[in-house]
Amino acid sequence: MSLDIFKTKMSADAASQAAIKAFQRNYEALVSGANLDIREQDITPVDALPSLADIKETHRLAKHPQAKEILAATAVLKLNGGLGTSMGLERAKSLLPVKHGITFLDLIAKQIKYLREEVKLEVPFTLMNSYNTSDDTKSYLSVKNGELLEEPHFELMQNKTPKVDAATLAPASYPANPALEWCPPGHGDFYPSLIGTGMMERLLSDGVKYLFVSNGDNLGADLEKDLLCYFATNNIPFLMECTERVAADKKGGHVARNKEGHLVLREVAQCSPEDEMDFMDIKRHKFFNTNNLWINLEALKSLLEENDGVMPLPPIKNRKTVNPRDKTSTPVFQLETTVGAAIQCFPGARAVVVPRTRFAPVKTCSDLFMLQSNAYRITDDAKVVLKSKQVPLVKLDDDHYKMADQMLNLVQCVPVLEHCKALTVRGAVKFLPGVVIMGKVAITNTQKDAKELPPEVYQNIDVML
Ligand code: UPG
Repeated sequence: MSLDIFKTKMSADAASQAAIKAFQRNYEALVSGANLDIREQDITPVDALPSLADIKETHRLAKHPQAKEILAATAVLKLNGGLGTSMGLERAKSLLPVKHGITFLDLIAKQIKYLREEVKLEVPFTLMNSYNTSDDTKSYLSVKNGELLEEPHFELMQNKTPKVDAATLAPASYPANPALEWCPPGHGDFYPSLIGTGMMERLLSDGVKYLFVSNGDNLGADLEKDLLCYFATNNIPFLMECTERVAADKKGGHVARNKEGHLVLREVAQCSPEDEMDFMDIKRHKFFNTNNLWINLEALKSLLEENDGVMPLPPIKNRKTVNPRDKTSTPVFQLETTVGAAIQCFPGARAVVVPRTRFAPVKTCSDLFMLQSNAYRITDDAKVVLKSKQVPLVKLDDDHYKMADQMLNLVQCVPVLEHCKALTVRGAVKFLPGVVIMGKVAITNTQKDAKELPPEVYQNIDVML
């Protein structure tokens, strides 16, 4: 039976029992033939959530008698296992420059140092890396932040999972490059990695109970102390920070309620084609998952004990080719899970709505372009926060700006976007210093060769080059 072949393949590769069990769960769902999507008919929208503003009124950590104990039981983890393949990257996305050559990783390191000085505690810090990101990340950090590498909890190493041949459901085979028979199993692999590496037990025995997890590409996600107070003092097992969804929020997931009234997360990859309109309707599904998550490790441990050591996460089936660069190579399924989907597993899980300052995601080159502009600023504590009143809706032409190197080539200097509502670029347009975009602007170059946009102020205008 194929499952045994997978298990043998994973064991031969020294996979942990936790990784094998997680794969088994996903694989069994795949072969069952069940529809793995979360259908619109099975969920109802969430209309309101408690807000961080209200929570800050009632849960001031600074005023809480147990503030020190709560902080001393808290750790921070950044997800850093993804490559940013949608931006054409073959290195960790966190190595991209955010502003003036400063990378995501530089800012993440600065944030944790700032936090430690502020609370006068050595808050444990962990990066979850995958085999794709570990070496580059460590060698980059070793230059300016080498001391972080020496820390006991510094790295949580993700698992590898076998790709599944889409036709036979057997392990995919690719003798030309056997490394391509494997892939990282998504950030839901956080759970089996935490168990399989023994890190959950180590953190618990070091007195850590509250873990704050966020995306490496979200520099708005600092440790919000009052939210920590709310999470800890209400003994919440799992808490998700959501933000009011804007038109730019496409790649990711929204919260909803299932038929039992429990909170669930629906990712775009779990949406059937028939439900796409509803998924994209930001007035209907208005709360977007920031992936800023608070996890009570004791509650996690109990949940795992009840479930034979496996998080009952909904599997996602990703269709790819075994060699992602060769579209004629064997079609495969990559089985993945997401860390936020655990909201449906914890009785008593909650979600809160947080301001946009806590969410500055980079999924596309348009996002990076925005972040590099003056619509965002870097704060003294190394957070990147929105400076404008609204998130500018930037749409760069995928034919010329999809890959990070293409974008960095054409954009010598990101325009001033502080008062920009929407910018659409069609064709290859070169941006030099001195361009200011205000209101809604579209720029089109119909020629094959890239054209420079003259350095001027453009306000509510369609420009043809
Ligand atoms: N990552 C890993 N390991 C993996 C895959 C990804 O560590 O195997 C990391 C990645 O480096 C990044 C983070 O996880 O820091 C998020 O991954 P990414 O692909 O950028 O985000 P999505 O998976 O598309 O979306 C997540 C949530 C979604 C939420 C969105 C907010 O699943 O619900 O809306 O983040 O940006």
